[in-house]
Amino acid sequence: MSLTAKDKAVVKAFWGKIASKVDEIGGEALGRMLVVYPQTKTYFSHWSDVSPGSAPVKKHGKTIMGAVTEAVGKMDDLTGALGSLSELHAFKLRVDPANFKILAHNIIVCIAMFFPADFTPEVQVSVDKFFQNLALALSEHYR
Ligand code: HNI
Repeated sequence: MSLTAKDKAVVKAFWGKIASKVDEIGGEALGRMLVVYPQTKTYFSHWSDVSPGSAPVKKHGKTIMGAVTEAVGKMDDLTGALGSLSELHAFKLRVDPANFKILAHNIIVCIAMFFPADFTPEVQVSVDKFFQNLALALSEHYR
């Protein structure tokens, strides 16, 4: 479902509110994905430690949310903005695209945990749609 002007405005404003915790949310969400969906650990077998709160998980959580924050600034063309990242995940990392929704789910859970008052149902509608479109854009280069 495409993002309306209202969705984009809501996501942008909300992202501004959570900016101070975005990196921490990324680490927490990645850590949870690896515990709750243990099959995702296979993609990170080269890491020294995949447990929640470990240095690699925290570091990569920051990396992921850096890309998500960049996508928030390019909501008019998510497919274009995430094209190279899609190629990387499809051809080099061979990540099953079903996992994009799984990580998105964990990010949303953590956003709600860290910002319960701000994460109103209205905000959730737009944030959820944003992550659906993000996952779709990342799946673009999978044939
Ligand atoms: Ni993903 C590397 C962003 C979902 C497995 N991932 C990256 C990088 C970014 C990134 C940015 C660094 C690229 C580079 O080095 O230039 N990943 C994202 C985003 C999402 C996502 C924005 C979705 C919200 N990645 C996933 C999922 C998996 C995944 C769901 C597997 C379950 N990503 C990886 C792996 C790497 C990776 C593996 C390489 C990590 C490393 O350090 O080797």
